[in-house]
Amino acid sequence: MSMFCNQCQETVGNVGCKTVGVCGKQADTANLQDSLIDSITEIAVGLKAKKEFNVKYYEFILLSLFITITNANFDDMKIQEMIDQGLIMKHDLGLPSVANIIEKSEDEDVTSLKQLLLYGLKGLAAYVYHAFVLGKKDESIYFFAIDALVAIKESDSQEELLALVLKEGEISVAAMALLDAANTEKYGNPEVTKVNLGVRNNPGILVSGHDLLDLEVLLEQTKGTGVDVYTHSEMLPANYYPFFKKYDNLVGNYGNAWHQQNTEFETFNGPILMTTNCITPPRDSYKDRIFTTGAVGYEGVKHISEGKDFSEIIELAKICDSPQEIEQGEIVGGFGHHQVIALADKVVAAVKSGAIKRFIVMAGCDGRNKSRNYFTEVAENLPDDTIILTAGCAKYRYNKLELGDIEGIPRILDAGQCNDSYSLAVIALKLQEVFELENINDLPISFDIAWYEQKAVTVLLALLHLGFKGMRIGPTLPGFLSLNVAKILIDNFNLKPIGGVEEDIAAMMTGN
Ligand code: SF4
Ligand code: SF3
Repeated sequence: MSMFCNQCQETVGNVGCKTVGVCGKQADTANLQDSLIDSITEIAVGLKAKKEFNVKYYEFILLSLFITITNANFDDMKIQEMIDQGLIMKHDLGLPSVANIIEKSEDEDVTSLKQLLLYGLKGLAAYVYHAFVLGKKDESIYFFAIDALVAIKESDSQEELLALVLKEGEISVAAMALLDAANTEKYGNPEVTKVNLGVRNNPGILVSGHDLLDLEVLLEQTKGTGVDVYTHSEMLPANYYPFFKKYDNLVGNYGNAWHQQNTEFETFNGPILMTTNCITPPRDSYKDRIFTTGAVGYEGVKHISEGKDFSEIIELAKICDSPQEIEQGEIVGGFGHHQVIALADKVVAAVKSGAIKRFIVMAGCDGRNKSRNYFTEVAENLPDDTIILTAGCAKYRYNKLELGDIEGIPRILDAGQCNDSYSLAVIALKLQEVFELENINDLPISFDIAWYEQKAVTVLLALLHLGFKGMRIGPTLPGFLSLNVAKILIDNFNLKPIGGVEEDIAAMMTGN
């Protein structure tokens, strides 16, 4: 059985996983995921002629894309179920039920553009799905997704595909704004918060992933049970929202980024709830106490589906040992756009006085690759008059360093999850307005982005759309970029791969 997947940064040789994924994805699963994507491209062809928004297809397309992102769903039965659902939809749309396998283009640039478009769309779908479960929809995203999927199936035109990739940047900004509105209208604006890293003696449940609604439901169900709840990885920013502070049993954050889950889930001792990516193949030591819900799934792991009745997890927590402490202390976060703009006078004064020389945006994903130490070393070696703006799980490479503050402003400002990179863009746009600059690139801001999975592709396209130039990305350029497509991004946006720590810091400090 063979497969081909090149959608994440850890793909074999920066070319493709061909027998099994570095992430643990088996060939059967990869091929089922490909079939599901083929199926939604066909459904999109059927929907293209229909000009009206249809929520059933909106949800199906979003979820199909979401469950195929890296480290989200390894459950063949679930993916097959989605393919079967797609068959019924195709029948309803009068489309042939036999799958029409997408002809792979002979042109490597066309293939590369299609992959860039698809992977950006997957990340976008994940964000839009989170907004959807919180009651927010956007018809323009639906129509864009249909156009993009049809082009992925049928187009051989580099111009058309490139135009769609750039348009995807614009739609990605709208998608992140939609999720920002969904989160903040429901949970309030993130505010400066000290998050506890230690543990208590009660039994606990660890919640990982990005889905705030799942956390809310779990907190409601654990009220008064004596069971504590801890966030993990991308769930850490939940602690910054006023809404979640009312739960006394939300104790703080346990552990680090996704790739350390094997050891951290072991020492946590209690049940773990994965609400989205990133799940890695569970070890036997905790396989019987890890649960999935929503878009995430893993064969052999109990999935809590509709209804979100978490009582089994709560009952299990009660008979498990309390978590083993792995660290102590606190970290500070909650610097979303609303909070930073509230501090704007202070920030602007510090820039004008020269106390803050530069902002370095170090958002994105973390991953296993040792070369990601680069991001820790950059954070450690940046001059004391720089502020790091971060979002996403990339922050775990440096968010526990003691970097101090500048006139009371912490040197690491964490806006939240990867989708909250939107906040960093809003902050930059606000600074551009305050300093009355015509060109956003005249701001003292540099970008040093870490990427791993497809949401980072979405964020990158959004930042390109907003006009940011000269961004660095690493630890490698995406393997799915052909030489020519990479050249387009380099020539038009001055996108660059990361280099050495010292040379990159020196270049960023001079605006290069
Ligand atoms: Fe390989 Fe990444 Fe695809 Fe997993 S998601 S199979 S590691 S390219
Ligand atoms: Fe992390 Fe998976 Fe991307 Fe949301 S949890 S940033 S990698």
